[in-house]
Amino acid sequence: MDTGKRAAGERAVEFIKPGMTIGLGTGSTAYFAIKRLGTLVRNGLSIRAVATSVQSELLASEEQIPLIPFSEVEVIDIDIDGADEVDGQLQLIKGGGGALLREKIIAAASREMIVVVDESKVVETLGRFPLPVEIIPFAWELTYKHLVDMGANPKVRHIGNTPFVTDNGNWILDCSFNQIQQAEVLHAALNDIPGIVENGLFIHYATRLIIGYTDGSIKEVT
Ligand code: ABF
Repeated sequence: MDTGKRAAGERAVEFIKPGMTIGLGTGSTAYFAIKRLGTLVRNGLSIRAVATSVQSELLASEEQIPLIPFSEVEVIDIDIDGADEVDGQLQLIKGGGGALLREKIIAAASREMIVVVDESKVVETLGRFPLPVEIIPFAWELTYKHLVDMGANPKVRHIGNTPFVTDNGNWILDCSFNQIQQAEVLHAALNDIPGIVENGLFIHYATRLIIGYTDGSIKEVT
């Protein structure tokens, strides 16, 4: 049931004010935020938006949400996006949808990042969800070996028998760390490996967490 995701996604849109520039996240929870925002835009709310994936671009266009090129973006006022895991310090694992690179670029350019999840995403310690790592396909075997050597147990994400290709033409290695005790240290170590473009650890980006529950209630953490 999507009751919790819908409640969280729609609540996030209440923070949006006329004239703002909004980051549109990716995934089934951000979906509800984009749909709600579309209704408000069609009823006269004047905002501009940038999308974190082709999927969200298409949805925004269907919803008649005005998308702008990055050349016109001074700053993004609010980024609304989902997550695969969130811990007590609002550290995130993202990338289950394969959009982590554009999501992190937009989160980093945003004054506020509102993360919308249902209760299933809240964890004590990050890591049960395999950490997505975006790599360039060139010499992927060498990048893969780096991750094996650090105990990441990487798997090339496939769709059927074909490697999944991101909006940026890259591949994703899903890495099973089980428990990530020092997310900041791991983030730095990963992004130091040649061939790794970005990883799904989002640290110090989220400014507000909205958790939606199956009874339609929500809890907010800042
Ligand atoms: C996207 O939404 C991804 O980064 C993340 O993996 C996904 C969360 O999935 P959902 O909201 O569909 O549960 O932001």
